[in-house]
Amino acid sequence: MRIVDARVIVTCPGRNFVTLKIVTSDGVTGVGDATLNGRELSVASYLSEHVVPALIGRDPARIEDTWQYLYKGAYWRRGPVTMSAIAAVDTALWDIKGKVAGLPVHQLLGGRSRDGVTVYGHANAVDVDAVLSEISAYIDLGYRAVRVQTGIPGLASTYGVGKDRTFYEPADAAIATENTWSTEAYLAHVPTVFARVRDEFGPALKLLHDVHHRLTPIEAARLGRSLEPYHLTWMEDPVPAELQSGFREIRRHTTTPIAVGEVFNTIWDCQELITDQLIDYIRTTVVHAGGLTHLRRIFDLAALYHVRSGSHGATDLSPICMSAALHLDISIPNFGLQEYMRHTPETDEVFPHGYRYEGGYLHPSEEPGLGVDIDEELAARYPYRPAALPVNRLEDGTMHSW
Ligand code: GCO
Ligand code: MG
Repeated sequence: MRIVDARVIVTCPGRNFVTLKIVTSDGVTGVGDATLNGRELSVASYLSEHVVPALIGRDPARIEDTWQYLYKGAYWRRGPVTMSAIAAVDTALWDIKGKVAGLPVHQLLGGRSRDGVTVYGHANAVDVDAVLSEISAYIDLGYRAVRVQTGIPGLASTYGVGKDRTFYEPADAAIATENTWSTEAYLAHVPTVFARVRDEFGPALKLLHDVHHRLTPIEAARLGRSLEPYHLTWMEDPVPAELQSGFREIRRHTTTPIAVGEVFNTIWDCQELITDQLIDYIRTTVVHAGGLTHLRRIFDLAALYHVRSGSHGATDLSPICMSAALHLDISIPNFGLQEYMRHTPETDEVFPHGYRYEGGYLHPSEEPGLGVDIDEELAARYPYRPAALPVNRLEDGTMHSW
């Protein structure tokens, strides 16, 4: 069997997605997500200009060899564009392997290690009263874990609080919108939110909070310490993580667990964080970290150091990425939590999928392969629309991490 075709499909059913569909000489197809929010066309072009021509004629069964070919063969290593393109190929080849074997991908990865994949939902609101009712709504749906984000008094808008109550979408304008940030206002407000939330919902509910790379290590240490009475499951992306040793400073001061990794694209971005036990959850994803092959390598390393998985699962990761993530989540020994943000009905229609939510868990599809596809005709009805993520400035106008 050989690869005879590979199509790059860009579609915008409410938001942009890039998909690779590989076709074999036996007529078997496989799909992979290649979406990089705000930079979609760069991955689409990397795939169609540089990867697709090299795929034609290759044996689709050679997943590891193809991964190494694309990684080592580019000479220029790592980076989100390259690694998302590699991820798309890798994911599609696992899909094909499963279909050829007649098995769901989690069976190829060793089979189930648990009954379901625990997911966390997103309670976002401008103020604390409103966020309490959002949390109740998630509890009513069966969620055991909820991420909590609120507006910050004195700031017009902030990360994590969407305009739409059901569907959160930060990439909302062709040219990036600008937010304003105050670390002091934030650090003063967040502990008061979690005090109310714990008081209202008691000790059992798992609570998470995303800092979105906005603090310095010592500020993150202060936040972690101030949140200790409310025992969060994790404090996410407390600081930008290029400087891995910076996490030592946070660790020295707080027992609040740390999750990081949604912008990482290889094992080298988290090697020191993991082996020095500076984090508790690694949040790398299938689409941005080189596909199932590389993500499993990261999670295996993490398992040796008591670090559990917590894969990113925002709406800019397509249902193909979610399908693939669930096969890995259900099979690895060190699964922690899976993020789950619901897609819009238009997106769900373009990507028919077999995974399902029930009582706080997602269940991967039992169909052969990944159990997800793209409806190419429908996808063609939603042309690409430029959409950028916001940028962020301090009150004096200085650029800050968004
Ligand atoms: C999360 C994230 C996202 C990102 C988004 C960027 O934890 O879900 O921080 O919402 O901001 O994926 O494209
Ligand atoms: Mg995040």
